[in-house]
Amino acid sequence: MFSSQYKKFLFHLKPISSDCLLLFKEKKQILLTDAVQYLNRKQTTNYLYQEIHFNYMSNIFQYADYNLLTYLVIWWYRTGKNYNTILCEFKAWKYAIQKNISQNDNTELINVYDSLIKNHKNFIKIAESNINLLKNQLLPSNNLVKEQFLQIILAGEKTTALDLTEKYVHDKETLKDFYLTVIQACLYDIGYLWETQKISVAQEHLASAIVINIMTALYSQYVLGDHKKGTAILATVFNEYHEIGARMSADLLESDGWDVHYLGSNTETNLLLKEIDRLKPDIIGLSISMPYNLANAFEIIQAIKKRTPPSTLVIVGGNIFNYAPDIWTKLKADNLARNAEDFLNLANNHWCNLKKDIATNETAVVL
Ligand code: B12
Repeated sequence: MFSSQYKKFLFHLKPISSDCLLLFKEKKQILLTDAVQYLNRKQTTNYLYQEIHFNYMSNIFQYADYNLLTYLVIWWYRTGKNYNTILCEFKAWKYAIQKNISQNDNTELINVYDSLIKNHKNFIKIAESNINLLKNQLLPSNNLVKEQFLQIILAGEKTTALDLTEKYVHDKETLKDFYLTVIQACLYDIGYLWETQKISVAQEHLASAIVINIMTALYSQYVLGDHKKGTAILATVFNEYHEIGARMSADLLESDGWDVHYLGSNTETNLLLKEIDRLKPDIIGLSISMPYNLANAFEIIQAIKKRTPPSTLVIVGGNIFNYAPDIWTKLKADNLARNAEDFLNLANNHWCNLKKDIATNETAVVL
């Protein structure tokens, strides 16, 4: 959960109206050009970087989630960027909005940027306090295996990592435990260590590559088996490259007897929809970690809902819900799985309900 002490800075902001959001989106190109020009007069900037800023902000405006904005802004300040550059960016966007959207229509947007500019020093203070923003992702833990595994994967020691895994995992229960309390916990720590520049991007990549190899090694031993339950499709949405969480959820479901079709990361929406038409799954699981993929996820969920019966559940999960826990309702998903175990429980409850419905229908036919 996102720590409540950070909420005070932006919580007074009102949601951006749909008309104002539409203007912001329609004017994307000119806003971008003017923001980049403003920044280039003061310092150099990159067009792509400002496009990412636009994508973050338009998603936040769409879902009116200022917890998410607070989390993100503090995250921007901590990820090593020059503080003045961030302040300058806020001013550049304020300038571009004032230049291209009339005063009558721009007040809501300007209020947001004014608050960001006003709180600059507060954001620096929090960023420098070196507190982990997410209460449930604290370092260090008293789980010795996790601490060992973390050091091993950071050092890139593949064989030792596999040895430790083999010692720990010996059935489906220990697989679940290892996934959640060792692998997931280590990867969260790795995110924190990367964000606070204590490890390099290369170390983060190496560690996640080792984790994927280990999961592959565990798959044939503990995941593959008979399919006695329903069908599920899992994927990460288009443009979303964080796939380990979805894969973990897919593995636990499959190890529990579900027929699971895991489509991997950055899934093309058309491909996903075709698979849904072909397999008619009972559950569709979508993973979202990056805030700029929210609108994407919303559109995908709309498209899925149009072609599936109400009995098909769409369940979302992913890192973003750790700091924006209510946003799944705005995406119009049927439920949120906070982790792979939660997903397994939701799926099995759904399976029980489906079986009850079938039994009731069969009794009705006999009568
Ligand atoms: C490994 C990693 C990567 C790898 C991913 C490799 C891979 N093959 O998956 C790579 C290098 C690709 C990557 C890229 C990026 N990353 Co990254 N990454 C991470 C890291 C360290 C671990 C992710 C992970 O696997 N976690 C472990 C899993 C098990 O946890 P989880 O995803 O939360 O999943 C659990 C639940 O959420 C849930 N769940 C998840 N998905 C699903 C799906 C369903 C259907 C269900 C039911 C449940 C469910 O169940 C899971 C198991 O319990 C995180 C740190 C973190 N806190 O997670 C950063 C992190 C997510 N990344 C981050 C960033 C910024 C990026 C990049 C933008 C970096 C860059 N500048 O390029 C890009 C974005 C790429 C993109 N467009 O998606 C930030 C995001 C912050 C933010 N702004 O929101 C984080 C938080 C790091 C940080 N602390 O700053 N990253």
